[in-house]
Amino acid sequence: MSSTNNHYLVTSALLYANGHLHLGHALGYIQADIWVRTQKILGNTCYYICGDDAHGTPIMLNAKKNNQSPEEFIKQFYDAHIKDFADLGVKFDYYGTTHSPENQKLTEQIYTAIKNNGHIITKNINQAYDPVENIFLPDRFVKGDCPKCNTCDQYGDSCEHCGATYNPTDLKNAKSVISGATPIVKESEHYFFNLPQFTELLKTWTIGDHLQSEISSKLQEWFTAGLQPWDITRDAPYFGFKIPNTDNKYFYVWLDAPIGYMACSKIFFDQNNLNFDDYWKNNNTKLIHFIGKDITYFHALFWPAILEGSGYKKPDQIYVNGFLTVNGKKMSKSRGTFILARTYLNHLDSEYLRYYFASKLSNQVEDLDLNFNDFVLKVNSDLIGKLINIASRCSGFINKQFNNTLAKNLQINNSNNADDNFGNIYQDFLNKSDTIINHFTNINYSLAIKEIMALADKANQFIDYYKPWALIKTGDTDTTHKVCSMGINLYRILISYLSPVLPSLAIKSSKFLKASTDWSNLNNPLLDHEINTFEPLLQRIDPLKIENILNDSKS
Ligand code: 2FM
Ligand code: ZN
Repeated sequence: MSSTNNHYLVTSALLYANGHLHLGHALGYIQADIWVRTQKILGNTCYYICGDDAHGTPIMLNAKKNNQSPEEFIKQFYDAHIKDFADLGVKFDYYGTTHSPENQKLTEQIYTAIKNNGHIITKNINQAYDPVENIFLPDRFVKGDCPKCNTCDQYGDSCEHCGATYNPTDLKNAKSVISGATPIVKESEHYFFNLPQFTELLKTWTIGDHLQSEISSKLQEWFTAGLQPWDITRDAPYFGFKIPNTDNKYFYVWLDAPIGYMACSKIFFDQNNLNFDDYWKNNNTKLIHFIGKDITYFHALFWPAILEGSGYKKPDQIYVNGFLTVNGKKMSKSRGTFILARTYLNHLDSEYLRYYFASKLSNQVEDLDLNFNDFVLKVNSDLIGKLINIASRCSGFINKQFNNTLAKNLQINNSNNADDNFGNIYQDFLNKSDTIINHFTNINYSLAIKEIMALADKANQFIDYYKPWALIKTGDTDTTHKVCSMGINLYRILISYLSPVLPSLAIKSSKFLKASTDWSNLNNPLLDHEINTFEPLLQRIDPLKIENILNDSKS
């Protein structure tokens, strides 16, 4: 494995400070975390930055409902998110929030830059307004009858029955979701980011190498429809940043949210004496965003245009992941499949979930199904039945017969290299390193896992071939020692390869082996080396735990 030194700044979509992390969220963060861990192991400089997305009307109203200030409200979720991420093994270099002075300053700077560069237009617009609560109503806060098919109780933006899209002011019998009052129509002046000015630039950028091909194709539909100016204003009351030189206008949450990527990185860079512009203005470093498919429009159109319009570099890569389904269906509260990360973690270790996701993730924008039967079978068979089995089969002999010490050399004298597959097994395992690294780097984790599990099968075949349990009875302690020592060394390679996916198992294994499991140390097998007594490193999943997770998710 050759070491490289690329510089990456990686982000995952900022989580709303309005609810807890669920398994659908976990998928995207785990995907990015595995990538970042891979880069760090390879010796690249890679910073993983994220934070809470703390602004907007829903957060303001939910805080009010809870009799809390928005600041108190978002703090609770921030604390819970930090804990959930830690227990999922998702390791950020910095986790912040968009509600920070740094973000306010950057948002104002970027706004001023796009304004001075002629990218802001103003328009008076009519919006639904709640005359009781004195608040402009976002589309989803107005409900009424569809103007097209008359289906009642439809949101202000689209009809779930006939699919029509419209403005909230078009709904019949409209009611404010907040007070139940009939909304009135009120005019106010809004600022728009002039996105159409960036059409040509975005057309070129979106067919460059920055997006998965299915995303590029999807975006062409937006160009065909024509880009529209983007409203970046919200009227008071609003929880967010005030627009300078206005009395009652705030930046729309979706403007300051991606700027939050910059602000969180700025705090991290300042704390670590690193240069912000090296990552936001310099093309020698790579800026990579991991997002879910529902927010592609914001990241692949608005965001590059905002960055371009304010003098920053555009993202180098945006990786879009699909949604998570559970047992083949959309996550659902009534089926008990809307599972919070904490509910899962109350019953099971995150390593199982990380492994399962990795075994199914590719770089396509496909939905991923968490099928619990498959989950239990795959984890128990691969991780316990194949992987841990190698260590447990071999360590007993090393611990009991050989004073916890591995053999001085691994050359098996009576091996007939011509008719067994195992003459060069250690080197064969090492030779797979580049293929596996490439799969991880290209986000084809499922292919990496396949390669690694094929090696695990081979390690087990090797042990089965020599049968140390029978060998020891023949008195051939030398071969028994070498076979088991080789088994332990192969286990070490496998754990190294899996370490981006299973960081906590890698740490436990490293303690068991009394040796590093870094990729860069694999060239030299452990010889005449003392290991610890084996203790089960991972338990089988008891299917009862799944029932408990589903039951807890129903309540
Ligand atoms: O869709 C969401 O969950 C948003 N909170 C994502 C924001 S990503 C970035 F732009 F901040
Ligand atoms: Zn309708």
